Amino acid sequence: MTTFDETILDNLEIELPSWAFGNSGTRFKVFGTPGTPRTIHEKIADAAKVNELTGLAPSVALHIPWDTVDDYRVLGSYAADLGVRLGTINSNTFQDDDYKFGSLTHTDKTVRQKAIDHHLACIDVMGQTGSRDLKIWLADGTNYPGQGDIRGRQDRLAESLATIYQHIGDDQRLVLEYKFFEPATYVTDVPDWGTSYAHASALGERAMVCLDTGHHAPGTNIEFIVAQLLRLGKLGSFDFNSRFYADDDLIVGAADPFQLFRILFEVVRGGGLDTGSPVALMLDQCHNVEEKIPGQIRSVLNVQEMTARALLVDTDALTAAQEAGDVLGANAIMMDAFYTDVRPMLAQRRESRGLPADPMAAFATSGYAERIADERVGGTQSSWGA
Ligand code: LRH
Ligand code: MN
Ligand code: MN
Repeated sequence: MTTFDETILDNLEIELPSWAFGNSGTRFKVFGTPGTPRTIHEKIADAAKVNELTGLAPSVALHIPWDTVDDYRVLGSYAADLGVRLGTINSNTFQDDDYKFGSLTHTDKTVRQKAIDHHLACIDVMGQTGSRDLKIWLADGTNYPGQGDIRGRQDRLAESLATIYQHIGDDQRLVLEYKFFEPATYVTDVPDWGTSYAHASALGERAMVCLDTGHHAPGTNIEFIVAQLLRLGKLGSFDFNSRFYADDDLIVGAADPFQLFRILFEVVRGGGLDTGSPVALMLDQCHNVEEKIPGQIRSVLNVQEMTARALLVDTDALTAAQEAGDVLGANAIMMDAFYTDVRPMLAQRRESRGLPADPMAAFATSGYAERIADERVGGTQSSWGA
């Protein structure tokens, strides 16, 4: 077997979303689980457990206002004591009545200003947490032809983003996430990578694109987008998850492991995992019916496994086959790497680094799930959106 690029695997870091530890569901029912966190502190503790057992997840993303606290510096030290740090700050302009017809794109200047101010407050939080990234995903859009002026909405969006960007510090970044539908059903104001790229480019160097793997039309060649954004130097981050139908937010690599492999191959090919690369890897998932902490453990392991497989591609042989017009030979090189079971090798690597060979089994026997179920009684379990 070809050997791993140890540096890339050693440096692999996948940020966990605080909201993955809360209860979530469909619009039909949210099922509760014993031990579900009631506070951001408990979510961070669960995330720290994932990191402790995998060594892969040293940071936790916050969503504001879901994870609002009085003092973010104190929260940062609490996280540090548990061995993790606070990461990306996600803004939220999708749960307020004022934003019914848009936030940064709204025709009413007062509403736009309110949305801008929310982002400035998020930047303030970043100053306290030491976070690098402000991630913006907008629910802005329209449902019916004629409901809004498509062009005017883009102009207002550009203006609002420019105002926010002025406040982004030298060591900070604005990452703009796109999604082709939902909740808007006709026009989404940031529907695709091209729109996100156009706005990020207009803003400047510290504005980048966030690619959420669940935010594309079925059949979209996501690895092409990855290759193109890396080529353009604008791939800022990933929100990893997987989907069968829509924005399902399932465990990354669960629905289509081969797609995850192809994406990670392009990330590696484009230098996205090299030391100093601007590409941040994050999960953006919900666990509706499965256990949440093991769900997050499984997810980071899936990313690690597919990264290892992507690193196994014999790129010299691949280039030779491509240049010789050897279609099937080239394809076989990709498939050989994809079909290689890297799990025993990764288990060995973990053990040699003082981690459990099997983090899923280690969690199951750790007693942590039982302990939090006993301890976390009273109060309100947190749920997606709170
Ligand atoms: C939107 C999205 C975005 C939000 C998160 C909760 O679908 O992917 O990243 O912040 O879900
Ligand atoms: Mn997302
Ligand atoms: Mn999403």
